[in-house]
This record gives sequence, structure tokens and C-alpha cells, in this order.
Amino acid sequence: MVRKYKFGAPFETEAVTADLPLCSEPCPYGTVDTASGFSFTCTLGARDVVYGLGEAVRGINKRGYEYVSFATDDGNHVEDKRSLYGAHNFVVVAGTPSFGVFVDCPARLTFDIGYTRQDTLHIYSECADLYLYIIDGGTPYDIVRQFRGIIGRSYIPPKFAFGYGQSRWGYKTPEDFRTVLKEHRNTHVPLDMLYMDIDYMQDYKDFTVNGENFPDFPAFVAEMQRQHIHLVPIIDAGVKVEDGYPVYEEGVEKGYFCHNADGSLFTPAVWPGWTHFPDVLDPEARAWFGGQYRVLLDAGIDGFWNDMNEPAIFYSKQGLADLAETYREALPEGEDMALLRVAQQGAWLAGSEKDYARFYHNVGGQMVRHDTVHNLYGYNMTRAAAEAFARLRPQQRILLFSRSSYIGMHRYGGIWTGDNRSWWSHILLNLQMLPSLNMCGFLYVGADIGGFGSDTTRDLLLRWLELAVFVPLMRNHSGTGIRRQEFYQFEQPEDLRHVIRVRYRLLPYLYSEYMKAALGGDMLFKPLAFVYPDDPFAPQVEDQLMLGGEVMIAPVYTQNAAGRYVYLPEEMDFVKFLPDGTIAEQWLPQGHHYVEIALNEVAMFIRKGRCIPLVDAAEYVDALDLGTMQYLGDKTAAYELYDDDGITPVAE
Ligand code: MIG
Repeated sequence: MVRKYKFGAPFETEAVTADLPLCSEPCPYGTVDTASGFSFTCTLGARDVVYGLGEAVRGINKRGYEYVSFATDDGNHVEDKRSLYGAHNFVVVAGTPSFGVFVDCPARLTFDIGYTRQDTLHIYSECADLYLYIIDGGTPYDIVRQFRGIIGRSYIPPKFAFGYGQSRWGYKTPEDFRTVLKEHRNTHVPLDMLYMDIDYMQDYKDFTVNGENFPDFPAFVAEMQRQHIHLVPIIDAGVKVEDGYPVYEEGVEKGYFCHNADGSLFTPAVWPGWTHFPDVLDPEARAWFGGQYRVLLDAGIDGFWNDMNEPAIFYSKQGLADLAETYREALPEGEDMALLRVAQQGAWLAGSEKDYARFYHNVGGQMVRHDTVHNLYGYNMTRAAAEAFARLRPQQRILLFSRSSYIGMHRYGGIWTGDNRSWWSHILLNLQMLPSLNMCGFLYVGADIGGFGSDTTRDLLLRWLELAVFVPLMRNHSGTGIRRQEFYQFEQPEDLRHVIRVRYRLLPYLYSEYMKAALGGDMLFKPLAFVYPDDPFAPQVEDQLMLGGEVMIAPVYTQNAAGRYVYLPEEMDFVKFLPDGTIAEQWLPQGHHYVEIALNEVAMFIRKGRCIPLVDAAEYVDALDLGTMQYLGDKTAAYELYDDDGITPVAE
């Protein structure tokens, strides 16, 4: 059962699509206090597990730390980070009984999950204008499915988006892209997507292409398409301030950018230099901004990634003015002190709270201060694009994912989890975020394989790929200036080829399970305890996941390991894709096992009484041949395959 409560005058985030009556009875599972701000408090049983929060650090069980929903551009995803790029305010307390809490609040919100007191869940915000949803009835998994039922259907990407993609901040010229493609095709390493980072643009201007490097961009897009490659350009939130740039000029003229309290335009600096933020919370401005994607669609583009939409701010004009003021004040104290204070304040300029409280959105004629709706920006930037695609390309699915997000955005696009590092711990973090994201409706998700920051190593990349083989968004991406990490940069590239090819062998299965999850309001990745609710050990498993209805994954995520310990809640078929193309299968009984998994093997487990389809690998998704299908697992079982043309939008 879902109970909806209203406090104050909430901002309509449109996270929830179901039309629910307001509940007037007291909240059954916790104490709500709105005397000053909002506060929800409840007691946690000694063994209760708390699931949820989507994109956040730490484990599948979120208990024992404090998390803050405030979309933040922070590329240092260490354990004590309270905020990442998204704000996903849904948790499920698995106890007796279990219940779920969704706080639909677009301002800063804190989840103290047994942090201050180990037996207390405390959710609070300065903002007291919000909707609260309390969900109960059944297991944690049942509660998640009820929640998914009220927030609308998850985004469905085109089928090609389940292929492998190569990305790098630094690819600039057509030659750069051709080289990557050639390396893949020459050695038959599958590839469906090449991602274009900010360097394809003219001076970092959205919806422009560098004319010197790409004198005929549509021809280049067509050249790539002939080789079955989809180019996926990045779009940033900030629109460059530059006379003669039509997006800037039209946005100013029509009043579509965010403004200061005095009505002047808010001017943050991001990659293009001075920019304005399109006011995507205003439906008219949103439609206008979405319409800008058309120039790239018309060039043949069929996929995009939306970046910097927390929105990230390097500094603002007003922030610089404050800095100058600090400098002026500090000068009499002597040069050293002045420099110190200037340096300190300079470091605080990026993503500064002050800036987020300086600018306004126009929502139905009302001035809404940004920090009160901060977490909705990436959501609505992505919604702008998706709504435009529905208008401009009604017969076609377009690939779309975003860095920042809020629940509700899952209907419009996927997400990637931002600037991770080439750290072993980030393979595990990648795995642990998957079920949490799925709980919040985000199914088309993935992390930068190999790590965005820091120098990667061959073994790290291999192990990461061996997880990513199962993850919908499979993209190798890295930052500029660090070690290159395309598969062909390493010795014995045939091992990397083998792993990537396994993805394509499994692709019909993964697509089928993805579609079933999207159409059925289900999770693709589940914690073990969701599937085995009576298993006493399952709630403690933090490094294995159930995938779809048939599979369990348990990747190796430590360096120099020849295998790992794994827990089987029931008898399972231990499957290994060996580098020579053959498959080893071994039925293992319920219990704890040590399994050997070499660096160039992909391992997975198939549940008792289940089987999965498998096809021959191909170099791109369209070349997969379902005629080659065979089955793995229990050969007496049947598997119901979902398939479609992968491009026609699926009617709701
Ligand atoms: O400030 O476009 O997360 O994937 O390569 C960095 C350059 C901006 C951040 C994204 C990353 C991308 C990078 N961007």
C-alpha cells in the first residue's frame, strides 16, 4: 500500500506519475515533524537492512552512514562523500515489517541512516514543502515494485545501446575516431558506439561542431554509420555567452535562461567560459532547449550524453566579485595573508552554495530560487531532450543518458555514474550501485569502465569489463591526460577481445531481461536477499547480484586474485567463458565456495531449473544472428525471449 502525505506547498517535481489520494492518517512507521523544516524519524531493528539511495557511495546496505541529496560535481568518489551527481530519495527498511520511504523534495535532504545513532533512521531537510510517500506490504522487493509502479516506466534505449562503446576525453578529429574504429574492426573486437566528448564542439558551444575538424559533419556521421557505428556527442548544461551564437542570442531574447534576483542573467563560468543556464524547469524554455538537439539529429546523430547538469559551476561573476572584495579587505593585513585568503576562497568557488542560492527559475511566472529545486536540473535538462525527441523523431528510440538525475528522470534517459577512478574499489562500487539505481527506476546505467581518473592497468580493465559485460551501458571512458585505455593499448589484446565478445554472445538475453524489467516495473539487478528472502546469509552479501530471472553474477574485483569466494543461496550452474571460445559448466551445491576465475575468463552462475539463451558473437549489435541461439544452464528448462526491432518506440 502506498500512502501519500503533503506538507506545506511542495514544488511539483513530477517524480511520481500515479494519481494518488492524500493520506490523512498518521504515518505508521515513523515520526514526522515539520515544526522547523522536515524530519522523519524511526527506529531500526538490530538486524534491519536499509536499501536504496540510487547513486551513492558505500554498500548495498546503506546503514551506518549519512548521505546528503544535493547534486554535486565531485570526481573523488571516496567513502566519506555524502553527495554525488544524483539525488535519489528512496529507501527501503527491510525489517519487521518492511517499508519504503520516498521523500519528494528537490532541495537538500539528509539521510542519517544509523550514523548519529545506530538504531535510528533520520531523514531531514530545511525544506518543509514536500510530498512524503510511505509504502508497505510484503517483502522489500514487493515494496520496490510498488514504488516503481507509481513513478512510471523506465527509459527504453535503442538496442544498439547494449553494444560496446569506446570513449575518451581527448578524441578531437575524424582521424582520432577512425583510428579507434579501425583498431576494433581490424581485430574483430565488437564496437557499436564512439562517444564524442567536448572537443568535437566549436569552442565548447552546445549544438555546434568544430568546422575545421569536421568540415562536413553529416558526411562523417554517415561514414561511421556505414561501418555500423553510432556517434554519441556530449551536451553540456551551460550555453556559451557569445554574440552571434544563435542559441545564446535566442535564449536571451526569449528569456529562456536562469536569472539573478534583479532580473539580470546569471552568468556562471564552465568549459565555454561565461555561460547562461537554460531554465529547463520552465516548460517553454525546456521545449526550446530540447529543440536545439535537432541540428545534431538532422546530421544523423541518434544518441547523446548530457553532462555538467548538476549544474556544475566553476565560478560565477558574482563569486569573482566576492573574491575581489575579500582580496581588497585582506590587503591591509599583509601580502601573505591576502594571498592565503584569496586562494582559500578561490577553491570554494566551484559548485559554491552561494552561487546556487543566487539564481532563479521562472516556473509559471513564479521566481523559484535555484537551491530550493537544485536536484531537478539534470532531470529536466534530460527531459528537455527526450520530449524533443518524441516530437522530432516519434518513430525512433534515441540513446540518452545524463550525469545528474532525480527520480522521475528514469522515464527520459539513463545515467552514467560520473568521474570514477581506476581503482579496484570502484569495480565493487559500480556493482553495489546497480540494485540501488534499479530500485529508483534507473535501468539504463553504467560506470566508466577502466576508470575515468587515474592510470588504469590491464588487469583492472579486464576485471572491470568482466562485470560490465552484464551492465546495460557498457562504455570504456577516461579523462584527458591519463594513461590511454582502449583495448589495443595493452599486451595480449585478444584477452580483452574475448571478454567484449562474451557481451555480444549474451546480448539477446540481456536485452530481453532489460525489456522485461522496463515493461514490468522490475529491477534488472537485485540484491540476493530480494530473491531469497528466507536465506539468513543473503542480506550480508555485498559483492554478488542477481541479474534478471536466471543469473547471479560474482565478479572478481581485487588485484592479483586467481578467483574468489562466492555464496550460492541454492544449487547453481557455474559457467565460465574460456578464452578459447569454449564454455565450462559445473553444478555447485548451495553454500560457500572458492571458485577460480582467471584474468581472461568471464564467470557467471545460472539458477537451478533455469536456462539462458546464447548466440554467436558479432562485431556490432545488428549483425547478431538469433539463428545461432543455443542454451546454457538447465537444458530441460525453457526461456521466454523478449525481442523486437530495437528501434521502434514501445507503446506504453
Ligand atoms: O569537467 O567533458 O563526467 O565524463 O569526459 C569535466 C569532459 C567535464 C565530466 C564528465 C566526463 C567528461 C568531462 N566532463
